[in-house]
Amino acid sequence: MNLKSSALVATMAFLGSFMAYAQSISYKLNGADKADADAVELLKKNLTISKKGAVEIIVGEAGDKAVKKYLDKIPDASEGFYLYTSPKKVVIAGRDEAGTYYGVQQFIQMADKQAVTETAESPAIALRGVIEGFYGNPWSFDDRKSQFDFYGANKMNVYIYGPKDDPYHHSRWYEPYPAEKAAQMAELIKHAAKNKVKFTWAMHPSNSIESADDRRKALEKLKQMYDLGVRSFAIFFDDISAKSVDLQIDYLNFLDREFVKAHDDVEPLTVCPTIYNRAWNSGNYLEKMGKGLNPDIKIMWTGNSVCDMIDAADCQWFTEQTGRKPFIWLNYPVNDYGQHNLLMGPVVGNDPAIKSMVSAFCSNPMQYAEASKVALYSLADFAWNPDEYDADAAWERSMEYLMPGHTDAFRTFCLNNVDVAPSVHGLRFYGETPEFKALEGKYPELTSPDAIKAYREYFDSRSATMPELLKLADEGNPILSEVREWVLALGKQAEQGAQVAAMAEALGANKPEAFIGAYRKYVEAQKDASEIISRDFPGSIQSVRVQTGTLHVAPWIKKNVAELVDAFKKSGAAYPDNLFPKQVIENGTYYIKHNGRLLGNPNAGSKGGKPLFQSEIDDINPNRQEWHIKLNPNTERYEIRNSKDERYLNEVCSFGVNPYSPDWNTYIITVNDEGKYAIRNAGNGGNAYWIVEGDYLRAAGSDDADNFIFEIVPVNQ
Ligand code: LTM
Repeated sequence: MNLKSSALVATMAFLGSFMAYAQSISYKLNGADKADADAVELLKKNLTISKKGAVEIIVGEAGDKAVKKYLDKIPDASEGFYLYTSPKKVVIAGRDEAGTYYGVQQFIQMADKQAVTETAESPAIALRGVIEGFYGNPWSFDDRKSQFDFYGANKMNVYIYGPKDDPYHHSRWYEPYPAEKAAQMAELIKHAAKNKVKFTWAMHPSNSIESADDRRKALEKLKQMYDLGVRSFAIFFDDISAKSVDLQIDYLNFLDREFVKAHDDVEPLTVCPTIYNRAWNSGNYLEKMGKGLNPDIKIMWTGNSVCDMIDAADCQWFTEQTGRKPFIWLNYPVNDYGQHNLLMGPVVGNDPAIKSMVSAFCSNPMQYAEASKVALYSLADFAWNPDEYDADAAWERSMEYLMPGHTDAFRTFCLNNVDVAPSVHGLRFYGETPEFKALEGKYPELTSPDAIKAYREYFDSRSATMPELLKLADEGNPILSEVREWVLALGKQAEQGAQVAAMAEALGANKPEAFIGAYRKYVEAQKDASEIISRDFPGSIQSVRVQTGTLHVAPWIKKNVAELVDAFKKSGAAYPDNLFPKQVIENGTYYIKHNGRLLGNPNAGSKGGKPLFQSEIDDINPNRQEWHIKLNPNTERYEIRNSKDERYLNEVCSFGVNPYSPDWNTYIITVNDEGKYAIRNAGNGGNAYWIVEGDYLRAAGSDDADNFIFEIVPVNQ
């Protein structure tokens, strides 16, 4: 029997909002003496229980007398449960203890406990949860306790301890935890168990795995953790240059034999290999791991690349290599590679078909434990029932669950923190600020009064959510106090946006004083924003300059400020000399000269080809020797286009055929004391200086002293 859970899921809402209502109904328990003790405790904690309660709750797991009548309704799968609710009777019957516990969790989270509903559920993926595996400030003791409560409530059953910056996990893995930390660890392990979460402790010995001494130390450390209560272990070999796969295999099988199998109460071992994603695969590393490791050792896998969502083809490929299903280490919502941004958007891109193709599905989150719960809520939903997963609906429910009573303001906050900005992994997340994106579609130019009004209203309404969010942060709301700096940044960005609209209005109305005033306020807000730092305390492992709205809003602001300032300068209005930052070259049209010769574009309008230096002045088409040089406000580097055909120079100093891309086609221009210029590639285009060989440009210079070889002269001088 497998009744659908959607009716129930749809009625789930945050615990607090229905507690008062729930308290007004009294319940009596039947079966509590035999049922899972944690489940019973949860019922007692959240409901009014008395012998004369008006509603009977029959609770227990398969085999218990109380639920015998419902045995054939309980799913025949571990952690499954049957849940029936009605105004007079509730049945919560688990296949096992965890099943009963999850049934109780689901019941106590129901907004309308009197509704007549019936469901039978079990998880699609057996192992679901979290790897605390990021770089940065490890989570605190309280963070972790709160996480375990959250996992229990959302039916996640795995937690792997492996924060890269805990020395006792990584750099000094062999040292025992000091007494205070050890005591905390023991308490955490118990707290995890109460929430039906398997606590796995991971050790990262890097390449110290060969000598007898290394191995003795490893066994000693595992024993310390065992004595603290750990019954599940992992070994990580990620982010190292591995000496040899054979050595890793030998070490893992050694620990498996000498420690894991030597205890009858320790779970099978898990390993994170050095080659943990397909993009890095070369040679036969994975094949060897698959063949060489004891068959029950699980191997972790991040997918096609380091940060990737997972599809069926990834899993199949992995299984062909290793002969086992991947233990998914999902690098989302981790943000240690793009720490300035939070990842708070809907979780899209994991293929439901992977449900039977993985041994586990676990997420690596952010150093911000509470804020990570937005993504974890959706991931828990996906892992429990991928076929019914709806990214937007799950995300919307998480707003309600995590921020009851403040969902609109929180939604605004989250929607401004979806993207991760350019990073080493080249990933972007595209759902950010959808309303702003739509506004940009409607008003691509900030010129008409309607456009100015619409943008101003947008930014004003964003500013209006700030007091609510800040108040929550200051009152200690777990998420917003943790990411308070991003709330401030959002406010400062809204101020900048509103001033950009004011600048456009002033320019259109020919009011230089108003333009200068708005520009000054913009600069102030921008400066304030650039000084906002998160985790700025002594000893912080990762202090972070925060960024928000990086996909649409921030680039829009920069682009429009640059264009407005440019237009203002050209308007002939007077302004103080130090008002605008000095550019090496003001945006404009220039000749580019080398040893008296002019750079020209004789084949203007053709495809590809190269410009060349010419001794003669082009008096047929003078603008073939004229170049628009302009600072790109987002890369803060210059682009160079020919004035005749608007073709741009690319990083190999030719007229490419690819479209212009700021990441590839903007350059650093510097000037020396003699007024000579150097031009240098940047961004994705490498860092070579431009030199001249014969008549042509080439990007090949490496020494900056030799590369101030160009004169850049304004055309109308
Ligand atoms: O992903 C793995 C297996 N290892 C590390 C993580 O510790 C880190 O958090 C992520 C994201 O930066 N990338 C890694 O390489």
